[in-house]
Amino acid sequence: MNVQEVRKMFPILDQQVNGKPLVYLDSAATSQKPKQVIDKIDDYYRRYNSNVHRGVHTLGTYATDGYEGAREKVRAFIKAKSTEEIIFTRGTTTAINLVASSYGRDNLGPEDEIVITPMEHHSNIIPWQQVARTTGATLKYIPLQKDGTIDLKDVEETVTDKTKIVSVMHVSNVLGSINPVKEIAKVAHKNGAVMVVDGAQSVPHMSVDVQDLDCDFYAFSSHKMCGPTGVGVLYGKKEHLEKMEPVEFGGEMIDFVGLYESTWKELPWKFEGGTPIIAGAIGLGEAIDFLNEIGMDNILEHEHKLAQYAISRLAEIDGVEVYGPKERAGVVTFNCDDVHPHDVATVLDAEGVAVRAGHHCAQPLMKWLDVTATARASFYLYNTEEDVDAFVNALIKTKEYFGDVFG
Ligand code: 7TS
Repeated sequence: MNVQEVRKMFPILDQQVNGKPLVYLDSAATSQKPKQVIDKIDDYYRRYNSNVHRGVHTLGTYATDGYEGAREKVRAFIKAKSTEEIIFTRGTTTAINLVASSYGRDNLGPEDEIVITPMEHHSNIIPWQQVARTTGATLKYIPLQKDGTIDLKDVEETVTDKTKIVSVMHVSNVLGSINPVKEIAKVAHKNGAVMVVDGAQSVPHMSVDVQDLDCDFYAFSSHKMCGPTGVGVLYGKKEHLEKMEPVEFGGEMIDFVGLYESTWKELPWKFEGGTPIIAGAIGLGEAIDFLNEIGMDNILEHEHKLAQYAISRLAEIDGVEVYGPKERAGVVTFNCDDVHPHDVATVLDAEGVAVRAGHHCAQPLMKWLDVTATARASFYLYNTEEDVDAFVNALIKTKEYFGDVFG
């Protein structure tokens, strides 16, 4: 993988911010988009914008082919059995909420348990808190090891025959840790529970095979994987989706509508009420083509190297604490002694370096780390060692700026 050539495919990266070349290290929040994805969406609106699944006119047929073709690309990308198992949603949050609102509310009662971890993103915590509230089920947490990893022994101890749902993130957006979701799914299944995986930070960065993982549901967002915002995916095993009730009702998702009763379309359309996210799905399909051309294994290896390089360079600066395990994906979360992460991010921004600061939608994890917030640099396929150097040099300037408060 020639990263300089990859960079050239991302028009946004070729600019100055605050008089300095842009160093974009916030891809865990949202990734940048290659020209071919931007062009694909532009082409849809210019040439064949039309509604889908209705009527026979030519543009409508092109739009339907584009939309359903994107579904097939998603299926192949995550190696699902059938396109019936691929539901387009607004993103990871909507996908997890769909499982919680439909499967969760219909299958849980006061005797049952939901098991998650303290490292989850809020969008994999609050939907389960709501299910627990409305069904009377108990929400339980798998404890974390000191370095933020999950020990399977703790999974075995927390998941019981009362557990109906286990929901865990594949890759942490804060620690960068890669969780053993395949092994956790085995424990869930042994106890009769379903396994939900939050794949927001994994699908963009590594090859994912939902059948090999044997998860029951898998959620991810297009905007973190070079695709547009406003679209994401819920994968679900057909055997579950078939039995589940839709959560949104109206046009598109119906078969027959009477005055008092209606029936639903077959999978996957019964979960896609209203005019679907046509341009978004077509853009996501193009992003998948792009990622396949680069190769997911190359992307993972590239980010892994950058993260290791960043960690080794950060170790050169006194007073910088990096959170999370040594083995990780391309996320490096850190704090600088007494300097608030928002101040760190502000000084870095003045140097053209974009990082995120805050709680990263993971307040329980912040509490577990015993901090109120952190700064985070996250890498993607277009980042280089020079980006890491620019980031570390800017951090050294931050240290100088804050003088003896820091270090
Ligand atoms: N799950 C994980 C693990 C995430 O990292 C995010 C977004 C979501 C779910 C929600 O995705 P959405 O597309 O539905 O919003 N994470 C981040 C982040 O780390 N910084 O900004 C957004």
